[in-house]
Amino acid sequence: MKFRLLVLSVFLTLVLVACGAPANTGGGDTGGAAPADTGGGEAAGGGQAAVADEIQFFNWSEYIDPAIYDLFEQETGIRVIESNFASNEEMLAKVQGGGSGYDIVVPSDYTVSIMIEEGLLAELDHANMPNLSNLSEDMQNVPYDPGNKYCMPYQWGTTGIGYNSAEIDEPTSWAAIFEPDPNSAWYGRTTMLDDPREAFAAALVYLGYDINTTDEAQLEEAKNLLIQAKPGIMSYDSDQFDDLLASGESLMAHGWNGDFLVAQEDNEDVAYTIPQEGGVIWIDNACILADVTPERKAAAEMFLNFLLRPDIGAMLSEFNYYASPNAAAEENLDPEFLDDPTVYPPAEVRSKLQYIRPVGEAESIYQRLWDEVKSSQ
Ligand code: N2P
Repeated sequence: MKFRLLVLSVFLTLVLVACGAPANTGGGDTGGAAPADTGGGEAAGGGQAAVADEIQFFNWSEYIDPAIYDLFEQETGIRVIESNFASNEEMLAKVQGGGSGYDIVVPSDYTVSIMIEEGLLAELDHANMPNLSNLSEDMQNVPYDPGNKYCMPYQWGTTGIGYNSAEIDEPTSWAAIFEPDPNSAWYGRTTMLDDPREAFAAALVYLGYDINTTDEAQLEEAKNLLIQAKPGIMSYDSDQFDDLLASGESLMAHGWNGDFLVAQEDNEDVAYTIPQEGGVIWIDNACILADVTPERKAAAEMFLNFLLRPDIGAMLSEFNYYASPNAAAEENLDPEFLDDPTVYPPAEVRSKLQYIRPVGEAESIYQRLWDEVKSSQ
């Protein structure tokens, strides 16, 4: 791939981005021409750095307000091109060989660990990302990436069950999905995430096992439970589950809290719950791939730093209804949002939530068993 380069003073642009400067900061209206030396050389490390004028952003679907791209391009001249994936495993498979063409990816916590271990991620240059200090203290020290060496926490949320509250009662147990009465209204009108670790986490938590088990007998039991539930499942889907619920085609869906909250805008009967046995809590992260050019890395760091601005962090949560790791963004968020227990689970719910963790070699067992579930008749 060949890219036109913009030569920008990284320092000046970062300062302007950090200060929330208005749109005409020089990048956007130069049509790709190099602006004159803006004098920020010394602080930028002794001269101008070349910055790509385009970055490829590989993200989950409906996870960012497209208006953010316009604001960023107006301020910097850098265009962000988005593509989507529907699971960590799908994203990982696409970048594992290198040369994917993507610059920024958005893995969840456990997948960050896997990617660091496999050498797939570039270290962030914190000098280019002063807004990292806007992150809340715990988000500056997440266990899978202490000190934000590789990634910037993007949003966090939970996995539970969405349902149509006008048509059915609240499913208080995962039994609603795994042992449904074939005469129930939601039988055949239920979706599950098309996601090996998430689907197994639901089955394992219902069976009372560790959601990160590597015990093959337990995994086999979880697989059989998923197969047993299959006749009641209309589809395995991580992209449309929210729309299917809003349209009334499905009545119940295994899925992510924010997506259900967005679906509520279309159908006020959409509700969300964490069953009594518990569910998953996760943190998604924006990270730069190790195989990007220095020009694209500089542009990607500018974009991540931009996302960390308090106003842009608030725009993210206002769009996708997920909790923000950005403490500074909270001042720009509606108190009603910050008090919403679906977004910020109260302590008694939180105590029932578990993180998916990397399981090493056993990752392929989960994948194989999931393939067996999906191909079973
Ligand atoms: C956004 C999907 C959330 C990502 N539509 C789950 N990790």
